[in-house]
Amino acid sequence: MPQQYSQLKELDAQHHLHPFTDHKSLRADGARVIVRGEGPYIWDSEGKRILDGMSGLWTASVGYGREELADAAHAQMMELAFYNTFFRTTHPAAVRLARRLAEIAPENLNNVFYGSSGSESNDTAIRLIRHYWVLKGQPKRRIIISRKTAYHGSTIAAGSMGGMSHVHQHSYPVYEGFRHVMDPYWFGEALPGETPEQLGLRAARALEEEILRCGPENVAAFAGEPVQGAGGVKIAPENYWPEIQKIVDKYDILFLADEVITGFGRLGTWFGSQYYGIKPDLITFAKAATSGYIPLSGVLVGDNIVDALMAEDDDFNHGYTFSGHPVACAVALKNLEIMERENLITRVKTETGPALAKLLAKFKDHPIVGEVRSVGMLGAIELCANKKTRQRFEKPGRVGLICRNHFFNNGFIMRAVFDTMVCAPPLIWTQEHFDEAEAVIKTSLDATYEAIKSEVTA
Ligand code: PXG
Repeated sequence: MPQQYSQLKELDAQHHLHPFTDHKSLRADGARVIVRGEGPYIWDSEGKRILDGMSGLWTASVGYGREELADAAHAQMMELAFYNTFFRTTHPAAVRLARRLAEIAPENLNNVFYGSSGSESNDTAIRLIRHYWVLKGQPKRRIIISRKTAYHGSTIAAGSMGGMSHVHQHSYPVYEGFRHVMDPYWFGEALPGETPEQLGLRAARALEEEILRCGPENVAAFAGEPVQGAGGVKIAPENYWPEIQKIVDKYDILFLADEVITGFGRLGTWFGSQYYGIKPDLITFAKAATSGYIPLSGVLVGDNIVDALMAEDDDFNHGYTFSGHPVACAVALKNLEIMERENLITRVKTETGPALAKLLAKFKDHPIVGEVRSVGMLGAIELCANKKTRQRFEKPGRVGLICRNHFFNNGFIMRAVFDTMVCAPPLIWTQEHFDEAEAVIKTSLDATYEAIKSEVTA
């Protein structure tokens, strides 16, 4: 390991508390030190080159090391490094980005409220939703319904809106006014003999049943990711979103699409809502807005909500110091320009998305693969003990971890969500990267199979 990095693992263990981490075991093992990125690759402190199939964390869509993005940040820092957007001030980058977002967003979303993280944006959305109903004279409408393995962030409100019990565990008691219904997840949730369509309908009905249980007059909104990312790239059956849209329309509740992962081209459209033809009243975004070069997030707010805000003579008492940070907005503008100039979103539809689907399909007959699925540049490989019955391995996550370690040791990153291997490659992948991934996936799945062969029953 080069000298300049040799002490870093130890210092990290002494001084750095990481997100979502077992600190005792991290301190025993030491963190992996990532030191550089270029295009679709990252390098660790041992000099190992790794193909990053996760875009950092669903984020670095245009790849690493883009000089143009660094130049945009530098120029903005020299011109106006910071000014706030409180007290009736604004600045050019925040305005230009707001305008650009209104152009690419679904047509009823023409305003943005900025933040710096997905969690913040979801907190903003929760406040806007509840404030909207107060303004509409229906203050009892406070309940927000989302899904059981939704991830909406890690602040107390966004963590409560998310459904993951291990996130709730550390913010107990969960903030009031959230309910969670089943995921539209055929591989994991289907009853014996149930088709994806039947499951899609059952999962959509779970929303309607929950609305009725709460009393429609108490329900403010439904929140969902067009594709559940951190939950395991759960892609809903085709009939699910049309059914959900019917239900939110029928009960006149607001619809929040959390597009922190599906925003900015990942499904081959600017937003996942456009891919599925759904009509949210709010869209939250973060991550790929800047390809992760600098933090920026926001809520795209529907005209109905903006009209309600405009009709009152009071402040909406909410905002962040860094709402509309000029440097972040300048980088986002350049990032969106790159996506457009390099046709990255069209390429997801015509080239990279189909290439990912083709790559994953090559592994569907592997003895430990129960299902492969993808939409755009989001993909998943389900590992299981019995392909026919979809029976899982014992101790969820154990085999996923073995597989993830093989991927990493072979120079490729895919994430393990328990025993679901997920990927979200940078949108700049070309055939050479798909080929490289294919070779690693093959070797790694074979090595994983060797390690747990005795547990495989079909
Ligand atoms: N919504 C969604 C859909 C997300 O995926 C957030 C909100 C919160 O964003 P911030 O910027 O506050 O982290 C996310 C974040 C994982 C993983 O393990 C996924 C996320 C964050 C950390 C880990 O896949 N997504």
